[in-house]
Amino acid sequence: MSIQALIFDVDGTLADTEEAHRVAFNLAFERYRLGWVWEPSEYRELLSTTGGKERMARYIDELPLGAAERQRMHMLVPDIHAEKTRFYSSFVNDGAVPLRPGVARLLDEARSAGCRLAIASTTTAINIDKLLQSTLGARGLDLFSVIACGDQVRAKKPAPDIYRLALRGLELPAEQAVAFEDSPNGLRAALGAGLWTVVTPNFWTEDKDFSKASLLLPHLGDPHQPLRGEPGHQLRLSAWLTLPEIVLLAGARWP
Ligand code: XBP
Ligand code: MG
Repeated sequence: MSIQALIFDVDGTLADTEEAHRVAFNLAFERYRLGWVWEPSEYRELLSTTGGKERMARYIDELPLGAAERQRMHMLVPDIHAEKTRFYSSFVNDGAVPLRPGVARLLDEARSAGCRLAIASTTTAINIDKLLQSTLGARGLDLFSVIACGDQVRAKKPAPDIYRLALRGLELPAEQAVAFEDSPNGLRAALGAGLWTVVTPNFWTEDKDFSKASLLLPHLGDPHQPLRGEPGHQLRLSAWLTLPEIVLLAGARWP
């Protein structure tokens, strides 16, 4: 079987977005005078909960609050999250969140070869729209045949639901697509959907266990930022991950 589509996670994979999310959360907390500040070390831990609203709900559950105050805080989560999304959108609009190395190149390569593109993300549709338009231009959204994201599924990553939704939208079996992820939850979600999965960790996830990844690279690389020790260590064709390499490595798994 051939590879017909590449399915990308967004946060941490297409772009290193989590510092912008973290700052946006803290500005929203300040706006609501909550006295909460998520420092990088705490945010790294909180990232094990996917979804900003779910992340805040978990944080509230871990605070020493009385039942009534805890309930009141939970009721505020959607409004705080909307405020956070406004802050995050402004950072992205200002170009503060560039694509990671090799992403634009591989997207272009795939499109030129007739390989479709899709997204499977936990973040909101508006965050994805803003990021794709600010990094890929007004037609950034049009590059993707399917955008599966946010609250379209009840069970977020590490559940496989969002990847299964993307595959249904593509009308493809998992064997004909490849997933790109950056986190343990994302890897579990993609593998759970039966996808061959490339993992490119980042500052927030580099210390995590990715032993089950189909291919683990520091980033996708490109001619201007070749991957040290490649080709040879894991890649056979170039010092950056290309579509032919993906087909060779992912395609080779079938009898
Ligand atoms: C990563 C997430 C998101 C972001 C914050 O999503 O878990 O929750 O951290 O965005 P991805 P929201 O699957 O793209 O890695 O506040 O919009 O959830
Ligand atoms: Mg991610």
